[in-house]
Amino acid sequence: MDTHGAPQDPAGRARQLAQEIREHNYRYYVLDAPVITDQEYDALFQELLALETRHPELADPASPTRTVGAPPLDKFDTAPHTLPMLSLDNAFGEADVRAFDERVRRAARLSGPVPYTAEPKMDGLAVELVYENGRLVLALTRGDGVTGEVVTANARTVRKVPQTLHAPEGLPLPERLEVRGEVFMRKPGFLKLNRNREAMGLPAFANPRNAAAGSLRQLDSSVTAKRPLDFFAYGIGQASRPLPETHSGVLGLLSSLGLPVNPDIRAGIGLEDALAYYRELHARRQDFDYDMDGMVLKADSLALQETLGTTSRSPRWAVAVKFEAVQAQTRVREIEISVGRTGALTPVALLEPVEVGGVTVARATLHNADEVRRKDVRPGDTVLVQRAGDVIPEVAGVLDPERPGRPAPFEMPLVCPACGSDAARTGEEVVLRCVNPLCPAQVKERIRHFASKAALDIEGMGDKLIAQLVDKGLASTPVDLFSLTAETLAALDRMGKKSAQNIVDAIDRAKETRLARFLHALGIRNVGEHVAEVLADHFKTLERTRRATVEELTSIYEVGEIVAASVAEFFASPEGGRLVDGLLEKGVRIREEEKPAVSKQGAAAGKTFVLTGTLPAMTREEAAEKIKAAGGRVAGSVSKATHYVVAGEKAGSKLDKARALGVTVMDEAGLLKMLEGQGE
Ligand code: JCF
Repeated sequence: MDTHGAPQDPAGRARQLAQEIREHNYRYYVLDAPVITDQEYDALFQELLALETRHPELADPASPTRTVGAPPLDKFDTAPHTLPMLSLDNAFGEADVRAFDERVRRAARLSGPVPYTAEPKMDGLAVELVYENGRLVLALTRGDGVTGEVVTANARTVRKVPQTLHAPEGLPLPERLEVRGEVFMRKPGFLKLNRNREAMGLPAFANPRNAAAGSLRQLDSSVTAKRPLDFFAYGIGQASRPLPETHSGVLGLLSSLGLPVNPDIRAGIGLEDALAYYRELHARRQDFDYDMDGMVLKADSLALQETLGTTSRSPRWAVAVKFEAVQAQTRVREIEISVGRTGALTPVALLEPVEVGGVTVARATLHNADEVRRKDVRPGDTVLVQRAGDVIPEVAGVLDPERPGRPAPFEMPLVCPACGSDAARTGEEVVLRCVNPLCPAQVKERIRHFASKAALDIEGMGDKLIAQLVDKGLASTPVDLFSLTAETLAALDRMGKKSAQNIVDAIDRAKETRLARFLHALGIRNVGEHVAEVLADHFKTLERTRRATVEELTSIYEVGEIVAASVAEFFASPEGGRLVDGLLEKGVRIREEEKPAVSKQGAAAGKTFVLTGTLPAMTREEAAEKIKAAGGRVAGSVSKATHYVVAGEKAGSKLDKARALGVTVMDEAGLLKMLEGQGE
């Protein structure tokens, strides 16, 4: 597979990467037979992430960077996870861990240390075990994070997976407890298994992880039973009883319920101890009888975890610190200052292009003035560049700080390089910002963001066109785009009549949009695509979003104080008001939400439905929409986790299975009655 190929346009490269990653996901998660190493996979993944970050217009909601794993294999029954089973963001090396800690402390508004829990990162496969009144009723693989494969019978054969929970003295067992953990294989058992397979002429497993995954995902559980599988619990999904206040408390609770918890977890330690533990694990990894591919670091406080929330892919309160950092050596040509849409001045090292883990790197962010000072990077320096788990490549350190003739330490400019206005710090922020809201560099970035794929998605509105529009005084806010005519555009460089008309048409098409896209397009600080979706889901209309108070905003699950303040501030500001009103005056219209939001109080809240057969008055899709609007979930196949099966004409095996499992069966009329709140 060509990952080092000739330079390509970013869109083409992103498509190619996405396709390759999907293929590798399939091989890894579904077939348990990867063809590249984890490091090679990480390099592809990070390259795509970096591309999407640099070119937000490429961001595709179906990108493998937005999802976890691969869809479940259809030979297994599937069932939904009550709460999404997320994966972890990667950090490569200590600098990334410190950056993670910074983000956590900033979000927590803590200047003091944050207690963390550090644990070896098991290299196995994630599973969820559902216990009802202490009995194991369901085991699911992670699947794509939303829907998992039902592997209950197989999980029951793993000796370390308790069939029943142990009741701690004086405490009733929780009605429902979803335990999450890793099924893995220890090295001695793995070697013995492979020796036996080879003796029988069967192909050996490439590594313990594949052996564990291949063993748990067996259609015949008697095969699983013969495999030396092991299990460690590391967290919980949904639980029916109040929880301890910390993650380490949760681990203690799991342990007291009889679930195996890794004894090598360090709980409630500070960042420095966690980093020391990381070095220790790295050095001693061969002394462990299981494979680990790094260390998992989690903010210990569950309240803090809640404040930090998650992205669609991973929690913001945890990070996987991987062992291998991909690094390369190169030279800094110069340090450039880029201006973002909020005026933030970011120093960027322009590098002699170098390959880092299969990706050519020519720029590396230096983040901010503090970071430049800490690393003391200067033009002409020879530096070590590493691919961070976070987003973009970064400078890890300077290799020749003593060289003669080295220029003076780099200083951030006191004025904006684009417009010459003052650059200033506000409050406790470390970033310098250009104070001029009309700064052409800021204006360009705001328009670029507004028109980008994840925002209003104006086709053909590229960087060069935006630069011309701003420089020629044709646009100073996104509102101005809607006054452009084909004649004005046709007069620009490299613009024919036809393409001018195409752009006017594209702008016109963008006028009809969804609330989430509209909110994202506004460029409110701290409101990315995901938060915009959360806000749209909650408020439903622009008017309600505009009027929301900080209290109402913070009451939304996943919206913390920082985001709430940004949103309220934006709508209260004259510029924010002008932008929104201006867009509405130009005819921008917000369409009804495509997907009805999930209601937590609806008649079907918390219930899982399976639809089968032909319904008399509506399609299955319509029925599914109604169920989701009432807070329910729709799964593809029947299992013990199914609450109701809605059966129409010619219902087949799903109906048989529902009867066999004793799942309640209803017809369309019964469903409608229930959704109206008159049913069960
Ligand atoms: O050991 C692991 N592979 C592991 C994976 C450990 C954890 O504590 C995890 C994880 C994936 C997600 N925690 C989360 C939240």
